[in-house]
Amino acid sequence: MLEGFTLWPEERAAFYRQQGCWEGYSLGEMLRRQAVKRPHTIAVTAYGQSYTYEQLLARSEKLAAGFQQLGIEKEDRVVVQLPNTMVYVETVFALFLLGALPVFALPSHRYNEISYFCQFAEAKAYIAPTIYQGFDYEQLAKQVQQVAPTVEHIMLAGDTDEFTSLNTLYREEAMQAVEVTGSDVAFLQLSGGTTGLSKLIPRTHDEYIYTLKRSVEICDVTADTRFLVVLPVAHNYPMSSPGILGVFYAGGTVVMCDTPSADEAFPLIEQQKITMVALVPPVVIQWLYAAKYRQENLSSLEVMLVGGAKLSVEVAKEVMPTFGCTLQQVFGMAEGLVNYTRLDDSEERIIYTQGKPLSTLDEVKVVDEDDQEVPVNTEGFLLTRGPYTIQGYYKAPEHNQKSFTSDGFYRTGDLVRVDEAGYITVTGRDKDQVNRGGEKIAAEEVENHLLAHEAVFDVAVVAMPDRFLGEKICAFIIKNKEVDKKELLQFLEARGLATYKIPDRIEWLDAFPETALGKVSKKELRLLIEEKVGV
Ligand code: OOB
Repeated sequence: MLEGFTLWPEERAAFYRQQGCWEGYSLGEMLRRQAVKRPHTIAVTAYGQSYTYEQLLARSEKLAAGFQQLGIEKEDRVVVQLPNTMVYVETVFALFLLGALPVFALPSHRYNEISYFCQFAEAKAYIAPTIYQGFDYEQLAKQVQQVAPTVEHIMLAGDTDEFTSLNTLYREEAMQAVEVTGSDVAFLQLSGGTTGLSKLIPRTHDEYIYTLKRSVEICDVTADTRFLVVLPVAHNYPMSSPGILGVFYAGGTVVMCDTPSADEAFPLIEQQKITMVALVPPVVIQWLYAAKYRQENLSSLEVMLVGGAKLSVEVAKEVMPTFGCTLQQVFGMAEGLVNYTRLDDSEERIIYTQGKPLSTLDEVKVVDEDDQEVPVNTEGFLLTRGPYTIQGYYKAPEHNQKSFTSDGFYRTGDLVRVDEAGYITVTGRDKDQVNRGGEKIAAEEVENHLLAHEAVFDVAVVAMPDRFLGEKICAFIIKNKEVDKKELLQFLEARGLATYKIPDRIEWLDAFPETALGKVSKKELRLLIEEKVGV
């Protein structure tokens, strides 16, 4: 078993197996089964190119054979940073077939993140585009190579003189079979992060396939589903809730699009007769606006999933009348627990709650400061444990002490209320994080980068309300010499911080408000900026 992975206690693992949650097969095997069951159904369409299940499997196996020739083996970590393209799907399935572990980086990550993932995961390979959205990943790869000695192979999707082009790796000769079982770790997902560096989340084939199975049932994904993916597919949500993997599990068709912009997505919905989409709240706001002036026929849409950040009631109310489809709220986390409103729930529940857990075996507790359970309908901290919620972050024993209770409940850091029927309403957050339209940013990470600037004496990063994104990043700074905002922002960019983590606003202060215990009061800072922006 992968070193640095926290196992489930024996009896709970046996229980989940006995309950039929964990079935023992891998994601690679899932694709193999579909290729036999429905060889000629289109699995993926991306930018004019389509593959059936049989073709997708064949392409993934050829690529797996190429990876194998390079020496990529079971349990090797491979940082994958690809946009929503066909090659993304082939790459991750090739790695699943080998039992190698993709580390799911986002295209928006830069030197700061990629070098850390490669180093921390001791990655053997790094896979990226050559150039994408004006950014030169080949250049980034050169920088990463300098600091990550374990990275033996850099493979790029496109032509490259310096590194290996993915195109050259598809082999005609068969890959050698690798035994991958359900209890093996399938990949490392990224946590939203609450500390300086984001944690890696090991998920096994068994438990991930279980979330696919339940998500497919709850979201009514079938072989007739045509799912449009517009969010970066490396995120847990568009990957598995029900996401592209859920659609593959059900034998439906995925249509890839690498932007959520209505200008691209609406024509695709019309042409491809899309039945299902998964969005974050700011995209819903954009689409509601676009629907007023765009002419496309969107009547094929049956379900619009919305999650990743809190959907406001006002926006939720507009979805069904505007798009004529069912709204399905989803509140999940890469660490595990996923909640959905059900398609046949009352409109009231769909609009006001974030749903209930996908499994009756999910254990949900709402507790106070002393870990004591609070009565129903009372706000508290959400703790959870169940058949697909991790038991620990990858190689992070100290952090795990804080993030999990002694009996294995994950401390989500979310503040919630749960009603008599088990439906959850997210009321707030007790983690030092900004949720910028679904992208999570650890305040401490941004603070550490700012502190590295000589003019910054002290800094506190907090969420500031934003009508569109829900939250944006505000950095309060005490400076010890003259510096302007532009210089600080350029400094962060030069350090290779992903753009979405760069503060939207900088505020200067002479001193920070303090709590009774003499710590910086982020609560007061949040109030201060709330008053200023007046949202
Ligand atoms: C999803 O996963 P992550 O890991 O990027 O972020 C998890 C956190 C949750 O702990 C919560 O703070 C927030 O994102 N969140 C929501 C929410 N969905 C996620 N807060 C309020 N309302 C919602 N509907 O974001 C994720 C993973 C799987 C499915 C859906 C979302």
